[in-house]
Amino acid sequence: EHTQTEMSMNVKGKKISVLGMARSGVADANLLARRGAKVTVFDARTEDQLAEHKARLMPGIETRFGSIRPGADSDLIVLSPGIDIDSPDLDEAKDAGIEITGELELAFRFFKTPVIAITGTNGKSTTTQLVGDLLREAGKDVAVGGNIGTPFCDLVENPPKDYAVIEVSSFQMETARDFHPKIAAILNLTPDHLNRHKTLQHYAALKERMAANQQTGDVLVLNADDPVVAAMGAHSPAKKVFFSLSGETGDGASIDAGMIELFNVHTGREVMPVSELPQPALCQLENILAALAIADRTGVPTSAMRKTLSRFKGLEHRLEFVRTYHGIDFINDSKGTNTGALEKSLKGFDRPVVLIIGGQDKGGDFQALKTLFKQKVRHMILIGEAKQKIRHVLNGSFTYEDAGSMQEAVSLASARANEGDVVLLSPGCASFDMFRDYEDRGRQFKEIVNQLK
Ligand code: UMA
Repeated sequence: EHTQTEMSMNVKGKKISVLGMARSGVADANLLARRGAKVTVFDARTEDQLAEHKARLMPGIETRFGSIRPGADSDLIVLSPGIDIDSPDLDEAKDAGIEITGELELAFRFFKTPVIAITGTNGKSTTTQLVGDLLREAGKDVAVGGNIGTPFCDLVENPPKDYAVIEVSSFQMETARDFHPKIAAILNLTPDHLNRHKTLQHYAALKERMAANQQTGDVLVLNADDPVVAAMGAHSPAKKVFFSLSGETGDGASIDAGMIELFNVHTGREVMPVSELPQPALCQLENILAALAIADRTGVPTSAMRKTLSRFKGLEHRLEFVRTYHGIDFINDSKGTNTGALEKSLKGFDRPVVLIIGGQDKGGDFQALKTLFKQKVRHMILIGEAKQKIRHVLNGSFTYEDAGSMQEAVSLASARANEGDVVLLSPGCASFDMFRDYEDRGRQFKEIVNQLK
């Protein structure tokens, strides 16, 4: 049994350094301050830059700007996910043997409701949101949070009765220790964040760590079509449940002759035909199967599944339909910030694609996408710092042009596309070379597309 009450008493009077003063850090600090800890929040940015976040801190919380080097007299250090556990700013604290944790772990230690946790390189947010919707439709009291935006720590004060559905990133897993979801799902694994995690092996190990504390009676949901993921949890006592686009899986979710099916201990049920799903659901089938496999294990009835799926809209910046203009569909997939996401998105199209690609390179393997580009892409528009690298990979075997701005990218793309084509913004890169973040990039794209005339 977890000693959550013990933990909550433990922080009283303790000196705790929270590193990072944005969404995660503010939630950590407030949670700890409410429980009587003496909290100081550190951030490398200036007080001016952080005014909005600072205003949300509870009275009595101290702040330090311009550095994230915590005092060596801290009893505990809590990292925001954006801060690397290997940061040299932590060297002194490590030498002093101070415990370093993160938001996911902190929230979990105070949390009393069962947790459903979802991780993977791509599709996490869509799946997390959908699981929340499915469970709510079935009358369950749930809250959705984590990497998706609402910090897990913010759910601690008013926990839902039945489940918290938490999107978990590899960053958050770096500091996980006792974190123990009743149901854990690992969606897929392709190279991402390797500038921080260094090797794919280490990145995979962080994802797999989600299942490390699971016990008999818990559930681990895995992608049967992804060989690395399918083999995860080999030594876990949890019940393994699979989802697959390409065939039957045993226990879990799959599609057979156009019918979405669930199997649970030899009992099968038909959920609904793929053909009855709304348009935005069709490029999200894998995430939908994962969500159904999870929902199945919490007792969601078929009727609630059908109802939820028939109004499926998906999320902003994830294969989001923007507009049809002169017979060309414009799709915003700005959240596709790695080559794995780009690959998944492209595979979903059965029409020629004019692709807007590029940005700040995250070490993605564009070479590996060459065959897929040949099959799917009519023309490419290259943007951002990664231009050179992508051009090198294309090596004259594709038609492409450079664009210096989103405006130019959209007008070139719409000029090159034919009726019936798709113009897809799925950059396979981070956004920070040209935009504030991927949301800014996606919104600029949509605005420009909506003004085409
Ligand atoms: N900071 C420093 N020094 C550093 C790094 C950061 O001082 O070395 C400071 C920054 O100046 C900034 C703060 O730390 O003020 C930012 O912290 P953060 O990067 O952890 O961002 P938050 O706003 O706290 O948001 C975090 C998650 N961010 C990251 O993992 C990078 C959010 O995920 C999450 O929604 C939020 O907590 C609530 O849990 C976003 C994300 O991009 C969506 N996630 C990555 C992804 O999905 O690919 C993993």
